[in-house]
Amino acid sequence: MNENISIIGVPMDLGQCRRGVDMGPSAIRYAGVIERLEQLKYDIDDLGDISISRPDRKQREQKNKLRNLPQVAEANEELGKMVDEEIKKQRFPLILGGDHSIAIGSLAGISKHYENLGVIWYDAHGDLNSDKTSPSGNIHGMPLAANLGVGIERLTHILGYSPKIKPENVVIIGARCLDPGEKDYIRDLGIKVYTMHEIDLMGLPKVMAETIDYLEARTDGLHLSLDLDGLDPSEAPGVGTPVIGGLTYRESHLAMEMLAESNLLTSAEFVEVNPILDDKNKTASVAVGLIGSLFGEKLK
Ligand code: HAR
Ligand code: MN
Ligand code: MN
Ligand code: MN
Repeated sequence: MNENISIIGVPMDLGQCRRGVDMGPSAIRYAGVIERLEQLKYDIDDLGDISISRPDRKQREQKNKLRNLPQVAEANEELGKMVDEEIKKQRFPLILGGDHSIAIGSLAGISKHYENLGVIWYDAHGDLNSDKTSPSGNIHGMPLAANLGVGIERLTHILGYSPKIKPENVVIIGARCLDPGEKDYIRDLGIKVYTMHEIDLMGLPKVMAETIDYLEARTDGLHLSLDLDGLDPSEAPGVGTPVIGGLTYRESHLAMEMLAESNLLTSAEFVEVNPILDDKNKTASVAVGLIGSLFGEKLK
C-alpha cells in the first residue's frame, strides 16, 4: 500500500435531507483516524475540509427533482480537482464524508488516472438512481449512476469527462434496499451485486475473495466507497438512512483486512457518518476501526 495518505474532509449534507452528516469528517477525526494511521507509520497529510456553499432559503424551498444541484455539483468539482492533485503527488486519497453524493467528485479525480478503475460499493443501497428514477430527489441516491454516465450532465460530467467507470468494473456489496429502477438497471447492465441474500448464503469471506479475484483480473486501480449504512444499524446507528439486516462490524473488519492483504487498493472514502443520529460517536469509531484494518493493522 502507498505509504503516503492525504485526508480530505467533505462536510456535505446537501445530497439528502437530514442535517448532521456534514459533521461526519469532524467526528471521524475526533475518533482518532490520524493517530491510528500514524501508529501504522503512514505519512499523513490532512488537507482539512473543503468548503461547501449553502443554498439560500428560497433555493431550499424550490421543488426540484435534484435537491441542491448547484451546490452539490460545485463541491464535487472542487473535490475532484483536489483528489486529482493528490494522486499526481503519488499520495493515496482518503476521503471522509459527508453524504454519499461526494463519490461523484472523488471518482472524477481518481478515474482520470486509470484506464479500468475498479470500484467496491459497500452499501445498503445501490445509489443507481438518476433524476428520472429517483424516488426522493436526493443526490446521495445517485452517485454510482452518475459515475457510470447515467443522469444529468451537470453530475455525469464533473471535471469534463464521462463515464468515470465501466459497469463491469463495479461490485456492490451489502445491498438490501434497491429501488425498482435500480434493479432494472443492475439487470440490464449486468452489474455484479452481492446482496445480503448472497452474503448470508455464501458468507462474507467467500464474497470478498470472489470480489478481489474478479477485480484483480480486470482493473488497474481499486477504489473502496464505503457507506456506513452498509453495516447493520445496531453497530453503526449514526447514519441517515439505516436499513436493518446489514453487515456486522466483524464481517466488515474482515472485509477490510482481506482488502489490505490484496494490496490492490489505490483510494477510499468513508461516507454517511451522522454524529447527530449516533450513539456517543460509535459510528465514527467503527469507521476508524475499519480504516485501521483497511490500512493493514493486522499486517504491520
Ligand atoms: N434509493 C433511495 C433514494 O434514491 C435512498 C438512497 C439512500 N441513501 C443512501 N445512499 N444513504 O446509500 O433516495
Ligand atoms: Mn450510499
Ligand atoms: Mn446507503
Ligand atoms: Mn483483526
